[in-house]
Amino acid sequence: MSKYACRPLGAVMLGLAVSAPVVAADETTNRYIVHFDDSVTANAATMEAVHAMAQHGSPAWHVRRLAAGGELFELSAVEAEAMAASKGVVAVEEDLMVSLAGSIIDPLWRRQWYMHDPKVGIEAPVAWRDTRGEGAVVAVLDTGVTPHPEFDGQLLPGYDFITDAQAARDGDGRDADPTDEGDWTDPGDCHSRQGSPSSWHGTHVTGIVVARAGNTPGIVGVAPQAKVVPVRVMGRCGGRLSDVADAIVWASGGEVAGIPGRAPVDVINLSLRVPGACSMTMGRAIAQARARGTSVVAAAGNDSIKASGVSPANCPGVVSVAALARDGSMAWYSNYGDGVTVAAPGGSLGRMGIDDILSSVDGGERGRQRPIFKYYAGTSMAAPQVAGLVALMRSADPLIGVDEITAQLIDNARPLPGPCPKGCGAGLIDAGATVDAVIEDSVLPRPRS
Ligand SMILES: [Ca+2]
Ligand SMILES: [Ca+2]
Repeated sequence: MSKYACRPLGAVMLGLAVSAPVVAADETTNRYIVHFDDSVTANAATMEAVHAMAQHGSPAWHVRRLAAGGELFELSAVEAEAMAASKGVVAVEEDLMVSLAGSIIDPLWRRQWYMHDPKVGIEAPVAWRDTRGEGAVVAVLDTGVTPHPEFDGQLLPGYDFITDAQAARDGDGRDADPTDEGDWTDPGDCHSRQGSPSSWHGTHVTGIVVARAGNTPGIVGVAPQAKVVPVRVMGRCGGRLSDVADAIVWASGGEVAGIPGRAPVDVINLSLRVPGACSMTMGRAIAQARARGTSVVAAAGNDSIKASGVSPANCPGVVSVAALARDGSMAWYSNYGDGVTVAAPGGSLGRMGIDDILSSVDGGERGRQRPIFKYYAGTSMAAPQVAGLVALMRSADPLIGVDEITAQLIDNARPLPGPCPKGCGAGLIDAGATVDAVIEDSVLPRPRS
C-alpha cells in the first residue's frame, strides 16, 4: 500500500461534506491551492485544524498557508477533484510552474534561424542578457499593421499618412488609424499583368522588430520589450514620396500640419525603396530626423543592383542593409556595393521557404482574415533586424547618438560567413557584440557637440 493510500481527505478532516467518494490514490500527487469560503475560514475550529496540520506535519499533505489566503496541499488528482466538490471549497487550483516572463518558449523560435544560428544568426539572445529593448521606440513606416497576438501590448498609437483614399482603401486620407486594409491588386493594376494578394508587409516587418516573447503560438522579435509606432505610408500600388517624407518628420518628433505631434522615436525602419538618387525631399526629411536624434534604417533594395542607385538606402546618414541568404552569402536578389552599411539575414528566397524569414502576417488574400505566420525573403526583412538592434542599443544607452549608433553597428559587425564579392558593407550585424560595446562605451565621457 502506498503511503498516500490511507490518508484521509483534507475535506473530511475539515469536517466538510464531501460529495465525491474517496478512492485510494495512486502515487502521483500534485500541489493544489485550495480556497475556502467564509463559512470555513470564519470557523475558528476548522482553521485551527488546518493550522495544526501545517505545524505538526501530520497528516503531511497540507504544505502551508499562503500569504494571500488559500491553503497549499499535496493531493492526487482524485483527491483534488473530491476537494473541489466539497462544501465550503470555492476553488482548487493547481500550483502551476511559472515561467520567467519573456523566456524563449515561443514554439516557432527554432525556425527563427536569423536570430540564433551560430553561423549566420544575428546573436539576439546574447544581447538579451543585457536588454530586450525596454524603453526604446521604433517607427515602422510601411503598409500599416493588422491585429495579431504578437502585437498585444507591443504597439504605440500610430498614424495613417496615405493621402490617396484609393490607395489607402479606408475611404479617406490621413487619419489616426494605421490598420492595413490590404494592398492586393487585380490584373492590370499598378502596371502589373497578373495582380497579387495582399502582402501584409508592415505586419511582417513589425513582427521581426517587436513580436512578443513568451506567448503561444509564435515568434519573438529582435527587441521584444521595445514598442513599435505603426505608420502607414504604403497602400495599393505603393506609396507617395511626399507621404513617406511627412511620416519621417512626424515619427522623429517634427511638426506636420494638422497632425498631433509625438516625441521622437529612437529609430525609423524603411523597408521601402524608390529608384534613383536620394531626392531633396527624402534627404531633407532624413537629415531632420537624424538632427532630432532618430536613427534611420533602410532596406538596400531587392533589385540586384548597386544600393547607391536606390533611395532612401542612398541618402546621407542612412543605415542601409543588404540581405544574406541562409548560407551566409549575399542573397541573389540583394542590392550591394558602397551604398551598403551592414548586412543581415534576408532569406534565400527558395521554394520551401524554411530558409527565409518567418514572421507575422494576416491570412487574408485581399482583406484581413486571421493572424498567421509566413516566410518572406528580402532586404525588407533584413532592415528591421537592424532597426530592432538599434532599439536594443538605445535601451542599453539612451544617450547614444545617431552617428555613434552607426559606428558601433559597423565596428561590431562580424565578417560575412559566405561570399559577397560585390560588397555587403561592414558585414553581418552582431547584436551581442554591439550591445556589449555600447554598454562598455557608455561609461566613457562623450564629446560635447
Ligand atoms: Ca485613411
Ligand atoms: Ca511571440
